[in-house]
Amino acid sequence: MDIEFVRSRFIKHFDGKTGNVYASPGRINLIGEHTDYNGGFVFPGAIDKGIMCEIRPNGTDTVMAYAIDLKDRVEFNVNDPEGPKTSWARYIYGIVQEMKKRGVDVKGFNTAFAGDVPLGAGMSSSAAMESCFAFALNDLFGDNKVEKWDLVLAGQATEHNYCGVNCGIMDQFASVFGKEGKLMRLDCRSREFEYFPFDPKGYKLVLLDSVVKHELASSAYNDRRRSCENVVAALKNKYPNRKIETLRDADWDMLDSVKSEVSDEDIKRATFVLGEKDRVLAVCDALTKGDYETVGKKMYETHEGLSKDYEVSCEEIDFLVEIAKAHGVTGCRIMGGGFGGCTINLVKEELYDSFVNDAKEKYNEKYGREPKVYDVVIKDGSHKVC
Ligand code: GAF
Repeated sequence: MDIEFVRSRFIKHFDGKTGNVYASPGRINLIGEHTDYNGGFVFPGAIDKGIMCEIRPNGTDTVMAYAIDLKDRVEFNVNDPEGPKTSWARYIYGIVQEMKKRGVDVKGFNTAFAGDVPLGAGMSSSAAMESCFAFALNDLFGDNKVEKWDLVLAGQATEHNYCGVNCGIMDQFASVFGKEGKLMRLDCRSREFEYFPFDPKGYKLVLLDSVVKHELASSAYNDRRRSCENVVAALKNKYPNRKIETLRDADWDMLDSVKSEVSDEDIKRATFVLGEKDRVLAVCDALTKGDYETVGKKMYETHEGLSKDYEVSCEEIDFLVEIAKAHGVTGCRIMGGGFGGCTINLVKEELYDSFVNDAKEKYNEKYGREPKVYDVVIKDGSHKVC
C-alpha cells in the first residue's frame, strides 16, 4: 500500500491537513479451517496486502469516512444507535462502538482508507479493516490502553454485532499479531500462541484466486457454525458431567454416540472439525522437522474434508485443486471461509512456473478467465505508519 496515494486523497477530500496513518494486513492460513469457533487450532500469518487509513480527529461527534477505492463517502454520528447502512461503513461504525465499550472515548474524525486485499478472495479484507481502525482509535483516543487481544475481540464483535457474520478469532488475530516471516499457531480455546519461522527452502507458497466471490455474510457460514453448535448441544446432553464447551472437547467415540441425535449433515460438519484439529498439530510437527511432504498431504486432506464434509468449496476451486494434484504440487486446498476465493498451494520451486501456467491455461479453457496469482509474503501485523 502506498502512503502517498492514501495521503493525497485524504488531503483532497478533507481540509488539506494531514493525520496519522495506520496499516493492517490480510492473512493466509496454512491449515486449520473452521476450527477457530470450535475452540481448535489455526495456523495463519499476516500478508503484504492490507488496508491503510489516514485519520484525524475533527473536534465534533461526526465521523466522515471516505472509501478511496470505491469513491464513496459516508458520515455518521459516533452516538447514533443505528449507524450507517452502507456495508463498508458498518465496519468503521462497529469498531467505534466496540472501542467505546472497551472504555475508549471515541469522538468524531475524518478518515480516508484504501486497500489491496482482493475482496472475497478469502484473505480477510474485513478483518484488516476492523484491525486498522481498532488500532487507530486506540492510539488516537485511548492512549493505547486497550490490549492487543481486546483489539482482536473488538474486530470479531464488530462482525457479530454489526455485520451479521458469526466468525471466529483467526482473521483479526492474524491481522493484529502478525510478524514478518512467521506463521502463528494459535490455540483458539486458551488463546496461547507460538510464532513459527516459515521459510520452506525449495518451496513456494502461492495463492490462486478463482475469482468466484464468496458471500461470507451469507447464511452459509453461520449455518456451518450452527451445525457445530447443534452437535455440542447433543454432546452436553449426553455427557452432563463432562465439561463440553466446543467440538474441541469431543473425541471420535463421543461423536459416534450422538449420531442419532443430530442430522447427518451436522455429523459431517463435526467429522471435518475433529479431523482438522489433529491435522494442524501434525502440520506443525512436520514443519519443525522440515517434512513438507507431510505438510502437503495434510493440506490435501483438509481440502477433501472442506469439500465433501464441510461443503464450503465450489466447482471452480475443486477444479484448481485437481490441477494442482495432477501437476505434482505438494499441497493444495481452499483457504478461508470458503464458497469461492483462493486455493493455497505449497509447490516446489522448480514446478512453480509450469504449475501456474498450467492452472491459468486449464482454468481459462474451462471458465473463460484466468485465476489471479498471488505469491505469499508474510509480513507484520497492524502498526502505525506515521
Ligand atoms: C473466515 C472467518 F472469519 C474465520 O473466523 C474462520 O472461521 C475462517 O473463515 C475459516 O477458517 O475467515
